[in-house]
Amino acid sequence: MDVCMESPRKKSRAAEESKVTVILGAQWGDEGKGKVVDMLAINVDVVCRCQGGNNAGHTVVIDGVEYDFHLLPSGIIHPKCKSVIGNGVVIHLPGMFDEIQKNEQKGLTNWGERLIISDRAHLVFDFHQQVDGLQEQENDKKGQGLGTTKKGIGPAYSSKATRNGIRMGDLLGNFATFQKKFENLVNTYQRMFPTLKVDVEKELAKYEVYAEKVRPYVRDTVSYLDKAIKEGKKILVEGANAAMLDIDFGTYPYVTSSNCSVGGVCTGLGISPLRIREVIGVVKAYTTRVGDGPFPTELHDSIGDLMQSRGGEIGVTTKRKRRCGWLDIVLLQYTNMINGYTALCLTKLDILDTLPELKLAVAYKLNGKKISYFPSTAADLAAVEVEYVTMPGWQKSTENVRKFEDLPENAKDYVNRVEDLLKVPVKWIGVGKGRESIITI
Ligand code: 2SA
Ligand code: GDP
Ligand code: MG
Repeated sequence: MDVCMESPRKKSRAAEESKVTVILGAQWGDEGKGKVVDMLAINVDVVCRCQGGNNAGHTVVIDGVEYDFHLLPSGIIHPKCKSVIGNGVVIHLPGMFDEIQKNEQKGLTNWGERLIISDRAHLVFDFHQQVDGLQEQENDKKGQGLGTTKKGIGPAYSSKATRNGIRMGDLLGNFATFQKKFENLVNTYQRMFPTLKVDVEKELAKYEVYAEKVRPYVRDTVSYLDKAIKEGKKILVEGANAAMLDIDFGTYPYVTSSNCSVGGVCTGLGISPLRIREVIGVVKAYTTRVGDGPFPTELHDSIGDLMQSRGGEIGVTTKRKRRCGWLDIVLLQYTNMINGYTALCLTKLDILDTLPELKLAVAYKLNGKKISYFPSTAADLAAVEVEYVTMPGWQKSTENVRKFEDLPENAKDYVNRVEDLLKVPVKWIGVGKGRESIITI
């Protein structure tokens, strides 16, 4: 009888015992996830990417040196930390090795001892990137461009969904079988895009070399992570892109092609939801978006310009200017419903230092009526009327502040208001780019 009683009890303790912490973008991306991962990775054994590809751009600044990561988990810098690229990620191998080389030049060392790549991860080929460009070109002509990063993310995930995609394990298996799959995939795309040119022989020769280059890092990451969790290792999951770019919950079709909200952690790594203990939402103190699509609190005035220039709001991957606007609480309440944040990190508060007053979006109206849900269509979201509350600014530098008590009163009020409206504790506040520029509450 004891045995029967013990097993379900043990099972229910799984969530408490597990040490998986998830970091997710709570808006449209570029909230500063890279910096938060770097900060938390100090006490962690494994950092994992679970979705997206090298469309992401995560910045980490250490002693004035700026590292940008696209496919590599931002934890790769930490010498004691393993870095896992999970099955849900789509990998462009030339891009990944370029990224490694660039970061080596900045001081990244011994990455090979720490990098682990899933054998189930799908490959992004150059022709996926060409197709991404061709699709954008066609959509632009119809005024329906999405503003993708042209990194081949949409086409690679669509190959995965149509089940003729090619996985890391295929590349490392029998090369003749890989060759057949590759040719089949190229043919499929050439039927859809007759102008698509692919030098199949050259590509295959390239991939024969990549297969050997990547082989040492590829393994089954599901059992690797399961073992690590059972051994009590601390695991950090680095979400890429953000909730509003999620293929299901974002502003469809102006989204990326993966689940960037909490569900993507389970499917992209093979981790049970019961093992997730903390979900940290990274929230920029204002809102930005890069690429097309509705953005209710967008500012087309000097305040938006100031946020863009003071915030250095330029895409890390594409160098496009990011659109800027007020902090949108309605949007954050929606992404909190989906992700269930246990804590927030409010970044870039310092960028608001010079503003005389600030606005927070607290309600949406559609056709003159307040709505109690987040619109599902881009047309409805583009049509909402936003209700704001206005708060006084602090007009003092917060850059060198390291304790919450030392923030100007109006800055404290701004943070407290966000916390009250979302009912989630703000645990960290970002006041600069560097690793040290953070207030822990
Ligand atoms: P894609 O390329 O198919 O994923 O594009 C679809 C939409 O997703 C947006 N997207 C992003 N938004 C914010 N940041 C991203 N990473 C880079 C950065 C972006 C850059 O860190 O700055 O450099 O432009 C990212 N990746 C994808 C994209 O803009 C489309 O709206
Ligand atoms: P991610 O995609 O969420 O990792 O964010 P990005 O790296 O694309 O963009 C965030 C930018 O803001 C980077 O240039 C960071 O160095 C910078 N950043 C992050 N946190 C802060 C902060 O608290 N203050 C300031 N001024 N910059 C920050
Ligand atoms: Mg980014």
